[in-house]
Amino acid sequence: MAKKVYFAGSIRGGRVDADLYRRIIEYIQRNYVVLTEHVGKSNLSLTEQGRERDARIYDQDTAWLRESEVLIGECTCPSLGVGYELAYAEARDIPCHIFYDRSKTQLSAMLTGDPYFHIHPYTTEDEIYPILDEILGRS
Ligand code: 6K6
Repeated sequence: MAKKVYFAGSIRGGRVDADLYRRIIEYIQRNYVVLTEHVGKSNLSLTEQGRERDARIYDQDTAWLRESEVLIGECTCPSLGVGYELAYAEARDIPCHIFYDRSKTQLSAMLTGDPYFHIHPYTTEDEIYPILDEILGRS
């Protein structure tokens, strides 16, 4: 069965990189299952949904996290939700790979300082795809 990938990217933290998320998700989907395809969609509702609806999002996303075999996070745009997902995955021994554009941001020390995380700084998008091939081919 195809490997299940949890792709994490900013939603309420900001959608400046939404097109990049979509391209990465489409690339992964050529060979693997992305559980969180919605992260790359345009026209997402960014507004708070109320505690009950947000609780359904939380329950679904944490269930997908527990089901996933690897987490791929694009962290150039800082997001509290992505930070939470990374810590949640680490607590469950799910391998985590973090990508960020080093010319646009500096990653939190709470990520770069944690040896559990595999960190992949890049300067151009085309550097991402061969690294994904390597990660997903082996993890
Ligand atoms: C409906 C359709 C698409 O999005 C929605 C509603 N919002 C969310 N749905 C699913 N997952 C979400 C939603 N909001 C945040 N997340 C999860 O948190 C995603 O898995 C992202 O990786 C991460 C983003 O967190 P914020 O803090 O930037 O929103």
